Amino acid sequence: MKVRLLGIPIEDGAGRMGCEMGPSAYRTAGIAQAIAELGHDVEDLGNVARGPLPAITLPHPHLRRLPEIAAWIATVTDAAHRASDGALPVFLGGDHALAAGTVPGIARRAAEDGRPLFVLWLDAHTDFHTLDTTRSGNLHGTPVAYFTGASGFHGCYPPLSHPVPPGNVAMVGIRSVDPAERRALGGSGVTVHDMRALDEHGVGALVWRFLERVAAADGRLHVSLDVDFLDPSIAPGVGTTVPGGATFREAHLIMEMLNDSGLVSSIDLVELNPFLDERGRTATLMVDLLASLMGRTVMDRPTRSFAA
Ligand code: 4U7
Ligand code: MN
Ligand code: MN
Ligand code: MN
Repeated sequence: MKVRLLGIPIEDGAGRMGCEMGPSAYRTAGIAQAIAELGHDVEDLGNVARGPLPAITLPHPHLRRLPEIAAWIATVTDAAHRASDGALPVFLGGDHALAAGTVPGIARRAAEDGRPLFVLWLDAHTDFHTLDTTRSGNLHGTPVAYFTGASGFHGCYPPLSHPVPPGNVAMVGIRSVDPAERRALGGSGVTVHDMRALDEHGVGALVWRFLERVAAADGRLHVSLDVDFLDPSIAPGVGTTVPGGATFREAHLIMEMLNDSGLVSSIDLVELNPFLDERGRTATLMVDLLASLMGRTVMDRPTRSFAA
C-alpha cells in the first residue's frame, strides 16, 4: 500500500499554542520508519502552508481566529484531495480544525470514485459546534457540524461540495459534550458512543457494528483520532485533557480491528501538543497506534471477514 504523510501545522483552532509542532514530533518519533517497516511504501509530502486570509466580518465577537481557520480549511481541502490520489493519506496535525478540510477533501475523492464516505470520530468531544453555538470560540470544536452540512457557518467557512451524511458518522470515546452540541446531535443521525456505552458493551462490539455498516455500503472510511480520546494518564501531550478516556488496550484493539477491516482510506492524527508532552511519550503512542492500524500485530492471525 502507498501511504502519504502530510503535515498540517495548524494551532489557530485550539485554545492554547503548541499543536503547530505536532508534525515535527511525529517525524521525530519515527512515523515514516514505523510505516515502512510494515512493508508499505511511504512518501512524506512535508507540511502544507496556510493560504491567504479572507476578509471576514465576525458573526460573533468571541470567535477566535476565524479568518485563519477559513484559510486553512480551503488549503487543506485541496491538499487532502490531492494527497488521496492513489494513496492512503495520514494527516499529521495540528489541531482538530484541520478535519474541516481533510474530511471534505476526502469526501470529494470518494464521490469521484463513486463510493460513500464514512467517518469514525475517536475523541473525548463531539466537535459539533457551529459558529453560533460555540461558547469558547475555539474553532477546533466545530469540524463535524461543518462537514456534515449544518447551517450556522454564515458563509465564513468555504462552501461544502460534498457534505458527509450525518448517518455515516460514528463517534467513540465521548465524555465531554456541551449542551448545544447535545441538542444538535439528538435526531441528527450521528451515532454517538459515549464512555458509558464503551464500558457496558465493550469497544470491540461497537466498532465492529460500525465497520459492518461501512462494508455493507461498500464505503470508504476516514478515521479521525484526537489525542484526547485516550486517557490523559497515557497521553498527557494534549491541551484538552478529559479524565476517563480510552485505555492503551482499547485503543490498540480499535486500530487492529480497523486494519482487519481493510476499509480505512485516510487518517487524521490531531491535537498532539508536544509542548505539553512528557519526553515524547504521547507522540510515540500515537505512532504505535498508527502502526497497529497499518498492520503491526503480535502474532499472525487468521483474517476476519464480514457477513456482508
Ligand atoms: B477538540 C469544547 F467547551 N466543547 O467547544 C469547546 F469543552 O478538537 C471543547 O475535540 C472542544 O479537542 C474540544 O471549546 C475540541 C469545550
Ligand atoms: Mn477533537
Ligand atoms: Mn477532543
Ligand atoms: Mn483538544
